[in-house]
Amino acid sequence: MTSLRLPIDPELIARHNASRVMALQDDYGALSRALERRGLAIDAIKARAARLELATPSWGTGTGGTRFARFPLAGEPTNLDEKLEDCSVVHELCRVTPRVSPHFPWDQMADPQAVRERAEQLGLGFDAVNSNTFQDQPGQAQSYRYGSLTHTSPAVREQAVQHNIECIELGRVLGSTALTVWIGDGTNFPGQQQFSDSLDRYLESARKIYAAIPNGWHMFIEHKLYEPAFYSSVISDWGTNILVAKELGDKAGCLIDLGHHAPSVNIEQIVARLHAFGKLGGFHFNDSKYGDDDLDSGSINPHQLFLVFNELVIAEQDRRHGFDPAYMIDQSHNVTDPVESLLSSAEAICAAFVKALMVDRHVLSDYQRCNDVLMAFRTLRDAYALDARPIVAMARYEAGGAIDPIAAFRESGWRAAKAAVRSAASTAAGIV
Ligand code: RM4
Ligand code: MN
Ligand code: MN
Repeated sequence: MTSLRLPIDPELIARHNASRVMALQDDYGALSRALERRGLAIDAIKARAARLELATPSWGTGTGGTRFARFPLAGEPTNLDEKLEDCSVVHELCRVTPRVSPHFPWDQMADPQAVRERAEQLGLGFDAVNSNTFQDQPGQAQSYRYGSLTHTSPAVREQAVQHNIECIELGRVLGSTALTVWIGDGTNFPGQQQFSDSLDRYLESARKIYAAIPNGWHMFIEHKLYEPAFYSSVISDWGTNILVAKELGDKAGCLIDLGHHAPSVNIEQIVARLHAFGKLGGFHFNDSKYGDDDLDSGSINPHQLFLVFNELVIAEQDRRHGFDPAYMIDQSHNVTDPVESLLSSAEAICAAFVKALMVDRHVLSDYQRCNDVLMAFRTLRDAYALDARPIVAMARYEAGGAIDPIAAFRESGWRAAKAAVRSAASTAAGIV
């Protein structure tokens, strides 16, 4: 057994909580009475909320950037060990992010077993491994300039397939149980490629990867409307995604990144559709205003996040095909401290879930049955309007986290202390 070495002093968290616990109990009591009037038991909701788990993206711990610039923060992580440390800080304070999702080859690992042990020391495990065939790496034999898994050249496709298989091998050592495949393949000009030939090549490559997926693992396929390909993407939407996932087999599931759809697309309905066919693999949470903005979850459209969780709560009550989606945060933190953004996002995601749990399902289905449209709507909206924070904070407090995680993070002086010992991050622009 590796002994735990958590980065934030538990005494600091205890002191932080001591000055806030009475106010929290007060707020929790008030919400408990409001729920009781609706016939709902707060402790059952809190117990369900306490089981929610979100993975953190290793790449989200550093300051992100746009294709114009990146403005790194003093003390931000510049290597995997430091990224793990920051993920550990996030989990220690919020208690809902016990696993890290690594991205290869960004997270280079000479000794994955040692990395696994180091993570265990920090109280962390590993979530889905992510492959990267959307950019070239130094010394790479073949270029992904014109695509990877769908490239016209068999040699490029083979290189991309092998990279995914290497990711699976690393994931096995780390204790992951899923591979997430997102490709940037597509076209920038009409006529550049034939849509159906590209998809055929994708399927041929994806089948080879799928054949290497171990038993008990999942292969998550992530669709994205556009970017970096600006005319067409090969895996552009949930329709293509579910067809591919069905072609591949039971271990394949669709991954919904909230930022990967056209504006105003009804994502919550996509959740229901994928669930209906047993293909809801998981989520990448983030928020957006215009495109794949990768903003903090719930910062722009918390109502959409609530409606997504509303579908997930419905799905949980109507489990089909072993419903067990994987939840991960996938964001780019450009102007905030990434630890604070991750804490704030975890809070927003938990709050959306709790609001969905506070929907009075019996009342709602009665109104739906008799087509009382306005009252059905108001039943849903009533839960959305309730303040979920006391439940989220109480669950976190009871799990040993901080009642106000961002305040506790600031009290710890973590970033300033790290600025004194970590080396400076590069200002190179580009993808996160
Ligand atoms: C993509 C997609 C992938 C993520 C990369 C960094 O847009 O969301 O999940 O790995 O960005
Ligand atoms: Mn994503
Ligand atoms: Mn994305």
